[in-house]
This record gives sequence, C-alpha cells and structure tokens, in this order.
Amino acid sequence: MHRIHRIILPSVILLGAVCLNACQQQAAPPPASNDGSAASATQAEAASTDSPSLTAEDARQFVADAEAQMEKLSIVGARTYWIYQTYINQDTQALAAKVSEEGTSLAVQLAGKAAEFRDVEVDADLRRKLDILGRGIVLPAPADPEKNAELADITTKLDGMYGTGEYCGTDADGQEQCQVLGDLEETLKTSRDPAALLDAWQGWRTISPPMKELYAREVELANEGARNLGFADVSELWRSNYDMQPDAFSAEMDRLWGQVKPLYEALHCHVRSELNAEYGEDVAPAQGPIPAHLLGNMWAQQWGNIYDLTAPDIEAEDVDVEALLIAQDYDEIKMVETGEAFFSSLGFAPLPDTFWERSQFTKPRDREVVCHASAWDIDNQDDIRIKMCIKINEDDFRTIHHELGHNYYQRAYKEQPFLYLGSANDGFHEAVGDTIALSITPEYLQQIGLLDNVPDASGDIGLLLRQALDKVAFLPFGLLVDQWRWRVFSGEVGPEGYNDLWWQLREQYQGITAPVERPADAFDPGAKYHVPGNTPYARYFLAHILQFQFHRALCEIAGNTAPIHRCSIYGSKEAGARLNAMLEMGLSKPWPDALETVTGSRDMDATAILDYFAPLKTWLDEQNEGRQCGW
Ligand code: X8Z
Ligand code: ZN
Repeated sequence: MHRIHRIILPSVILLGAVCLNACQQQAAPPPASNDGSAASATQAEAASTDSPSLTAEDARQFVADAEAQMEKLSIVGARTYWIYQTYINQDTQALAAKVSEEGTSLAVQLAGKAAEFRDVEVDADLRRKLDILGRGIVLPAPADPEKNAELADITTKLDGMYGTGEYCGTDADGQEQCQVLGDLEETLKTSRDPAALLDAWQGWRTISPPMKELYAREVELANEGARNLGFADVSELWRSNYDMQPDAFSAEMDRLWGQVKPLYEALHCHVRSELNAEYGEDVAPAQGPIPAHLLGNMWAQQWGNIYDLTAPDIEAEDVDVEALLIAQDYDEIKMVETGEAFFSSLGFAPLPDTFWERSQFTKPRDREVVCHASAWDIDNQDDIRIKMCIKINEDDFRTIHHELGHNYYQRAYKEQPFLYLGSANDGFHEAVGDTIALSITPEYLQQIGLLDNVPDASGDIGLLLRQALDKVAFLPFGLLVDQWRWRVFSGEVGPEGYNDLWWQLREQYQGITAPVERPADAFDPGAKYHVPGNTPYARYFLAHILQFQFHRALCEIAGNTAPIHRCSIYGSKEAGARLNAMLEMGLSKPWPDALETVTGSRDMDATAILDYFAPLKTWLDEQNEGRQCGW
C-alpha cells in the first residue's frame, strides 16, 4: 500500500535556465550537425511555413527577443520550482504548474517561429541559436492549449507520484509502517538478507503501476508535439542534440558500448560468481543473469555497495571512505566544504555566501521535498545552489562533487548569451563533477587529513574494483534507459509491452533479471526517477566515458606521472585553467570543439576508461579463468 500525493512538477524544460526537471540547469541542444546541415528529412518537410520575405535582420531581432523573453521567465520559473521542490504543498504545486504551462507554451511557440528562418541565410552563430531554439524542449506539447494543459497535468502528476512515493506495510505489532525511497535504498545497500532485499526491491516498485497509463498518454501527446516541430517523434528530437544526425548518435552510443563491453562482461562474471558463493544457487545462480536485488542498489545501476562481497583477497587494507568520514566527524556541510575546497585548489573562486544560505543539504523533517540530488542556477549569474538529502556515506560524498560540478559549470558560462547557457552536450554537464571525484584517491584523502596511511600498490586492485563496481557496472544501465525510451517514443512498443521490453533490455545489456516474476500491471521503468521525471539518460552514459577522457587529459596537464587510476589533479592550477576554458564555452560551440579544448581530441573515446581499469581487467580475467562467463 502506498500513499500518493497529487503534486505538480514541470514537464518541459524551457531553454537555458529553468532547472525544471533535470539535475542541473537545462543544457539547450546544439544544432543538427557539424557542417550545419539539417537534421532530418522530416524537419525539412516541416519548413513549409517558411516566409520568403524574412531577412537575416529579422532573425537577429527574433533571437534577441526570444532570449530576453526566456531569460525573464527562466528566473521566475527557477524560483518557483525551487520553492516547490523544497516545500511541496498545494499552493507551491499550483504555482509551479502555472509556470510550467507558460514555459511550454513559450518554448513551443519560439521553436515554431525559429523554423520559419530555415531558408534565411544567417551567420553560423545565429544559425546555431535558431537550431537550439528548434530543439530545446524535452517534451513538446501539441499546439492545442487543451492538450498542452493535459500534458502538463500528466507530467507533473508523474513527477509527484515518484517524489512522494512510499511503501507501507504492517509491522509485527500490526502498526502501519511506511518507508520512503531513502529507507528502502538503505536496505538495498546494507542488508545481506535476501528476503529483506527482495521486500525493499518489490516495495519500491509498488509506486509505479499507477503511472503506466499516464505515461502512455504522455508519450502520445509529446510525440504529437514533436511532430509539429518537424521531428518524427520524441526519440528523434532527443537524439538530435549532439551535433550529428540522430541515427549517427544512436550508432555512436553503440560504438562506445562495444568498446567497453568486454570489461563489463568480465566484471559481471566475477560479481556473479562471488554472489553465488555468498547466497547460494537458489538465490544467486552461478549461470544466467544476476537477480537485480543483490547488487547493493535499488536499480542495480551502481554496485559499489557490495564491494565487501567481491573484494580481492589481498594484504592491503581497504580504503573505506564512509568509515573515514564518520571517524573524522564529518557532517553534511563539511562534506560540501570539502568538495568546494577541491575546486578552489584548481583555481576556481569560492562558492558565494548565498550558496551556503540557500542550498538544501539535508532532508527537512517537517515537509515533503524532492530528495533526488540536483544543482540549480536561479538567476543565471551567481545564485547557484544544490538540493540534496545528504547522508554521510561515500555515495553522497561523490554525489556532492557531481552536483558541484554542475554549479561550477553554470557559473563558468554565465557570461554567454542566454541560448548558450548550457554544456557542450548534456554528457559534459554530467561529467564535470564526476571527473573531479575521480581524483578522490588515497593520496588525496591523506593530503586533506582523512586517511593516515596510503596503501601501497598491492591495494590497487581493491581500489580499482571498488571504482569499477560503480563506474563500469553503470555503463549498460546508462545505455539501456534511453534504449527503452527511444523504442517507446518511436511506437515500436506499446503500453502492453513496456515492462517486458524493460526487462528484455536489462537482461540483454546488464545481464540482470527481475528476482521474481513481475505482476501484469508492473511498470518498473517508472520506479526510476528519470522516467517519470523525463530527464534524458544517454547523458549519463556519455558522462561515464567522458569523465575518464577528461581525467586522463587533466592528469597529463597537471604533470602527474602516476598511473591514471592513482592520479589526483588536486591543487593543479594548470588543470583547473584548462578545465575552466572548456566550461566557459558553455554551449556556444559544437561539443567536439569543447572536448578538444581539454583533451586535444574531437572524438568521444572509451580508451581512457579502458586504460584506467587495465590492471583490473587483467586481474578479472585471471579470476574468471575456468568460469563460464556471459548470460
Ligand atoms: O541523477 C543523477 C544525479 C543528478 S544529475 C544525481 N545521476 C544519475 C542517477 O542517479 O541515476 C548521477 C548518476 C546517474
Ligand atoms: Zn547531474
């Protein structure tokens, strides 16, 4: 049993600055392709409304007006949504809904108008801005105001169902006990009792069956909106945000996955075997996919919490960051201050006082809030904040760095024109803080006084395994969430097939399976924040590739000659300056230009993550000798 509050969250991210449903200020999308050609035939066909009398000067004026309009709305929107997400009640809900509707309406109107300039000859910069305007809506509404309102209603409802979801049951004394996501996640993380794990896993998934019908209607409406803007469907719209053709982007994702797949399979093989040793054949079979409740995380997306079950048998002592934080009496603020200090060591200015005054660091006791971590830029200038429900553990210590990465990016590009207030592509925004967190090495922890003794090289396999359980295990999950959504948006699979497709992809890419047969009404994708929240997910897959490219390049710039997995860029002003040069560009140039600024390369490339984990791969292959891998 669970209680659902009807709350409203936004469905659509207005270009530029409204932190509506993403984990950061929205990165507006770049133009169709590196050579500036149109993205697709459907878009070209949609240009039928072109007005031959329009001039380049008209375009300039239109873009200037659009930027001014959006900026104004973005600030009101950000404030409204901040209050709403940190104090959910009927009033804040109603205000947020209103802003959402206005934002969608403006964004759709501007996108339509931008398309009218398709055949007008304008300079590259103006073309880029027009293209950004044409694609900057995550879920476009149909022109019909009633359908716009319906879509806003559905998306906000879905967000609310997730945000306030609880799993309630009766305890031994017959008392009703309700658990929120944070409680259930704690069980997944710490319990080694299969029955308790299964209960928490199934319990959280009771929040999502009521979402299914709403989600299906949302898909229908947003697809209509996308078609009005000249896209085949929302899938094509989302995939058009990467300076290349949509299909080329899908192929790029597959190519990167192909590079890392052998590493993932080796990790999977080892973990499955260790789980089998821990739980036995009935719970954790030695062959086939791994049951999803045993991996230490509610979505089996990062596995670091089961490090203890998979750890190598080595002399060196493990570095337990959570234990170190607790031993040194770190509180939530000190954890954030430590993150800030890292950025300061690279030469970034300290966070403003308002960051400390206005952020939400801990879960309020007396009101409902959205706990999923996010970073905000309220005024497109200095009013940057994070919103978290911090727990004192390693995951949240890393997530703090992740969120701060968003904030430092936002501040770095604040001088850009409104339409360029975003990252080079959305993977870049997600990669910055993670890149910094890769520098949380034992040497660094010793430097800041958290760790007494740095383990010698014999401890590397343990450290690498701990890291791989999060970073490598994440890759197929990062890929499949949008594989699922792209097929749903394209209409390849209808509502009756939603859940089966989800588990088919989970098995195909991750080699995991549902621990129990799923009920006919199950809607398991809905139990993952970004699905009801409509945050595109390919960005996290890209970020997991990019962060290793950034790390490898910045280590070189810092003159660090340690193996890449032992390198920390802490204290390197040179690395900081180079990183900042990329961040300052915002969305003003195609992403290969930004990538080149830091790495010297114009290609996303998984060799950096493979280099990083190379010693672990050798070790995993040894462990797996004689084991039958794959599923
Ligand atoms: O949602 C997030 C961040 C905010 S952008 C906390 N992440 C993804 C997730 O939690 O599923 C970071 C890793 C992947
Ligand atoms: Zn993020």
